[in-house]
Amino acid sequence: MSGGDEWILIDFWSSMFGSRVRIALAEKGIVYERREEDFPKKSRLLLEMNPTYHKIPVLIHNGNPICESWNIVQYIDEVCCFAPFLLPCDPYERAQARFWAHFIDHKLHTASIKTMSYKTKEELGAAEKEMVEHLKLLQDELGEKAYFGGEEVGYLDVILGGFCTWFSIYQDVGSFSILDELPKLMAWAHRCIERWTFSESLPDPDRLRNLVHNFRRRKGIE
Ligand code: GS8
Repeated sequence: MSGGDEWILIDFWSSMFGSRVRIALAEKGIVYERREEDFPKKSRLLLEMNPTYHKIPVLIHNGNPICESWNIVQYIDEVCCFAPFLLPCDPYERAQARFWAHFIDHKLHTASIKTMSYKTKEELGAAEKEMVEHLKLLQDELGEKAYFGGEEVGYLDVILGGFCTWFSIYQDVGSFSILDELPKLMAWAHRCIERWTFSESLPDPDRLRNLVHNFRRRKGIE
């Protein structure tokens, strides 16, 4: 990487996946241009740069598009081969970090969608139970560490960090108190949000709350 590199991020403000990339770029101190999508419309740039999925985020580095947030964050860490290093050096620890990132995208994200789109009390109860179970596993993985990366922010902090603002939304839309059930994980989230790299990368909570309520109203479930 050189000082003259060009970084463009195709993004959408509320996205937990986009937030990850913003956090990683901020942690590495990379200046980039942000191109905001106007969903449900999709820009020609997005369609061209992510012809497979047509989804944000896409990071364009010197004209080369990189897709999928988990992949983009790894790319940023590899190209910007200077501190803070996000992925651990140790191959086993790297494998573990990638394992939990996969868990977050496949298990936690699915439960999160269910929590946002429930129709009945029963559906909400089941979704919340699932969500808390998944988050408890992540809390166990965090253990007594300040961050998943240890003393410093690491890959998993960035990957789960995209969800930080969403935690308060789950409480608002649902009926449960994540805070009571997951004190260590919530303390971790607060620690992350205190960093400017996270706070400037995460969506505004009130704007996000409105988005979720509008989504539920549009779907006729609120
Ligand atoms: C998910 C990206 C995604 O869902 C990743 O980058 O990690 N696995 C991918 N992006 C959404 C916005 S966030 O909810 C998106 O682009 N949606 C537009 C669409 O599906 O039409």
